Amino acid sequence: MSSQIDHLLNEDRRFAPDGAFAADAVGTAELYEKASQDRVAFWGEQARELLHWHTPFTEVLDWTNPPFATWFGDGELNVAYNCLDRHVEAGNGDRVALLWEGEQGDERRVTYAELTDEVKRLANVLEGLGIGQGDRVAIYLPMIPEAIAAMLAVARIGAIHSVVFGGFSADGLRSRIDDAGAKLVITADGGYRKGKVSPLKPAVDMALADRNGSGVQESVEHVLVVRRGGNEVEWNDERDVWWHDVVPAASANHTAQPFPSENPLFILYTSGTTGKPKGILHTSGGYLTQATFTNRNVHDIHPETDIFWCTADIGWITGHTYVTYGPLANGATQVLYEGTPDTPHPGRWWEIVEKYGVTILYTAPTAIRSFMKIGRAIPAKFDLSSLRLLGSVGEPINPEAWMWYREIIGATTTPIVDTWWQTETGAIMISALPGVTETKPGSAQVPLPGISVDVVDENGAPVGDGNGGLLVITEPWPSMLRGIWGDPERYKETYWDKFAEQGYYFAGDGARLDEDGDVWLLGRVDDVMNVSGHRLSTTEIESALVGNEAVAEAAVVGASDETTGQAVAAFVIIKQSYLAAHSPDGLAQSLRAWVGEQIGPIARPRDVYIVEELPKTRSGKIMRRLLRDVAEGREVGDTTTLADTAVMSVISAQVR
Ligand code: 6R9
Repeated sequence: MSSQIDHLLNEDRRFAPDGAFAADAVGTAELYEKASQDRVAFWGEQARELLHWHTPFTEVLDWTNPPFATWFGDGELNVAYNCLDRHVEAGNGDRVALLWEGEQGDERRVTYAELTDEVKRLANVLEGLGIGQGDRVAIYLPMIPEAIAAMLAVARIGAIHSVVFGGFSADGLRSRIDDAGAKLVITADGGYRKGKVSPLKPAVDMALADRNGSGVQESVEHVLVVRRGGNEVEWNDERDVWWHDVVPAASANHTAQPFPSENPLFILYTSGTTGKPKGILHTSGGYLTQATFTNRNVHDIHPETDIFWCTADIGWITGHTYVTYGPLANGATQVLYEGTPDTPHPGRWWEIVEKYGVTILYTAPTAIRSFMKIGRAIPAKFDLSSLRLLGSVGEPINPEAWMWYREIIGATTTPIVDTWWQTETGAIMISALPGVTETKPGSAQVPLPGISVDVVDENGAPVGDGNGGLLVITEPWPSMLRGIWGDPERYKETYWDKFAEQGYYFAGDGARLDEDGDVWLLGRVDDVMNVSGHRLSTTEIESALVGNEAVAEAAVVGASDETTGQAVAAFVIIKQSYLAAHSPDGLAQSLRAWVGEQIGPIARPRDVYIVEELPKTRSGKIMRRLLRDVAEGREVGDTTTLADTAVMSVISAQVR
């Protein structure tokens, strides 16, 4: 697999941390030093410094029964107390926690004192509805302050939340409710999306209707409903409760009880290689420690002055860790935006950055590339000078998008942190520290202090610098998943069996170490192609394609081929100006040649399909499986997890 990613590795632009930024940065080189002396003691120190423990722990890590870890096992804490009460008690109750912006332009500012008050009332309501420690509560809400309050109130009483992304259908909601056995669902009548009210309560009704004969015992006793969309909803008097009827009337006195460090905090479902979503289980003390630590040091949070904005929905792990838990545990002020980036106009995000003076923006490459597609004129209309740090998460960011992000959004001075992690890891694992690391466009670079990763071959042997293989995590970490809900066997099988001998966690990502030992993520290993015995990365070819000035976006899959095993099939979106001036055949021909020049003849796509859209999940990941179906001339498979289910028929028609 020697030279196939030379294109990426030939990336030789380097950006040293800005002196003024570094001088004031929270995360310093000392963290690496401390962690390398004693990794476990380092995490113990972070947990003590960053969190309030009702009962201090005496043991940091128990790893005597791998892969089942216990972090801070005999310690007790209350997660919500750490995110709320302690800031109020420290005299920061008037600090704004949430600068909320509705899609319609309505706004609410919620201080730490107000959010604490709301969460206490809600905690009393939940207890009144019979919810207690260990009970599961499904949360199916739009991006409104009540969503954050709901997560924290569940945490406050030691119960377990399962947030289901508002874009999931009734079916998706039902399977998650059933798997977790949720006793309560917290939802809204509807929320705003693309300028319209998108109903939520009707999906809950559908998910809970008609269980007779399904063999599934209904676990849900109540549905708590926030009024947001104002849309008509059906009402079941026995089961349904309006939030506004019970929460304001509830007592605002509620004492946060301590819970064990390993008390489960949440379940979050994520798709695996099989059809059935996995309920990833996270617990309290370790998760909150690493969420708080990474948000503080990677996002360089200065709680008194920063305005942080993580654009992820709370339905994803990024929203859990860097909207709810990290920023609030750090006492930061953050923007919470309900709507879509292009409603009512394509500059909506930049308008929000200007309006609130956002200083730190954390978003996904797919968003950056879609802004690239509409062009720099849109962000140029807004004052983005408040931004001092940019972050990227969710997929590999190609150097072109990285440079665009830095130049157009970050005024060519703003550092970028490319952060690698997963639902399973709970918090950031690999990333630059913005005040310390010299950054390289396209590389996530180095494991954080206290985190140990490696790149190994199929047998678990380290590949060494300059080589590619599989990314593994070699030591347990505080925010690691504790299991798959209800399925300990699947937990072992999926993540630990592959390198059982070494005791490594298998991340499922391909990676390469460059000559400096920096990590370059190459996409999921199921996205790695094998063409004539050469391993090719989808990411690398996509990066080369996007590096061509005619291309706005590209997705590459390995399609089966009689002679080469797999062949490269590329789906590209061409910029408007080029489409008008060139024939599709000419464009496809020149892109094939381009990739050949950039990477080598072996990577030259067999097929280049020019399309208008790419199929993406609601979290913005390209569904290559569906493109593979098209490239191999098959019937297109299950499209239910696509953000826009119509897109595949358009692509199939164009390709034909
Ligand atoms: C946080 C999140 C996890 C998968 C992961 C990897 C990809 C995430 C990345 C990245 C390259 C980065 N991924 N961050 N790849 N560079 N900075 O996205 O969690 O939805 O569980 O996805 O996303 O493939 O394995 P999740």
